[in-house]
Amino acid sequence: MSLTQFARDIEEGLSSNPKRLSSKYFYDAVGDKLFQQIMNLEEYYLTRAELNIFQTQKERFLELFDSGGAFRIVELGAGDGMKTKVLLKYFQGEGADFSYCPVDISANVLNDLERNVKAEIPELKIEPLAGDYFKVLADLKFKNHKRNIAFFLGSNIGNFRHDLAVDFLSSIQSNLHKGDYLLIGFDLKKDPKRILAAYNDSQGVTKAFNMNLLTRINNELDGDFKLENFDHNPIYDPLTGECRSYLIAKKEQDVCLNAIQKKIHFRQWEPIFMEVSKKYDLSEIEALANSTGFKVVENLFDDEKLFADSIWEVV
Ligand code: AVJ
Repeated sequence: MSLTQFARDIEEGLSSNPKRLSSKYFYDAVGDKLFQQIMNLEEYYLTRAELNIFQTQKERFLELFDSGGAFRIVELGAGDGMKTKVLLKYFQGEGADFSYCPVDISANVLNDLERNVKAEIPELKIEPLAGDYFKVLADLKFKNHKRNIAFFLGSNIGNFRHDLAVDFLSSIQSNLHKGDYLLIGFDLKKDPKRILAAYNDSQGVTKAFNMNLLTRINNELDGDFKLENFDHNPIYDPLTGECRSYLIAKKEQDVCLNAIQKKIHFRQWEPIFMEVSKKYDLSEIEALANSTGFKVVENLFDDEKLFADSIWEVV
């Protein structure tokens, strides 16, 4: 029997010391719903802040994007497109010459998005592309050339540790042309209490979001994790800007993953590292752009300066 990538990654992470799981596996059907709930939480300011940037600065976005000729917005990981629609509607109303290419690995997500965007903006030129980000960008690179503007929103870059962020952004850069843009969302360093509260909400939705990965492992790998034996423990380190989440074993125990015939031992109070959500300051954003073949064109902020949408140009 050949193991899935999921099985291999889970086995590898839980056999490591310290133990770790990848937050990219949070997003099964239940995880998607929980993340939707997180975005509506009072404590989770990120989504509202980025929406505020789009609502208050749509004119500026268009000035920056529309400087000569048609352009193509390529949204990496489009989701429900809720924030992007604000810009698309405005650009269309202004008669801008552009098209919209949402990219996602899930064709289902793209079908829903296309239906939903077309209902609101019937004249929009939309070309959904299912597949891996780099492959889609590489294909576009050799198509009829328009200026590409890649969108990577929502502080998704925060889930990468520094060296992986550099690799990821360098790969995006090498699949764009000189002069193309990248619009990238960064959550900014701020009062540590406010950051921690966003990942430790009072209703326990973020805890459920993390715990759901144990449930997913139980379901998909015939595991016997007992959720009541684990607690959710997020911490924020103001020095690195890393908010990190751990699930902590409350007692010594063994967990069996029957589908891969694996027994995992937990010491009492042993952590599993689940997720990093890195917060940036402006000097780090600039250094990251410069080290990956971009230059910062402009940073746009929400009214409270909680979040930045940074516009980068390929040099
Ligand atoms: C989707 C990666 C932006 O890190 O803030 C929300 C995921 N994790 N609450 C983030 C998340 C816990 C989120 N991103």
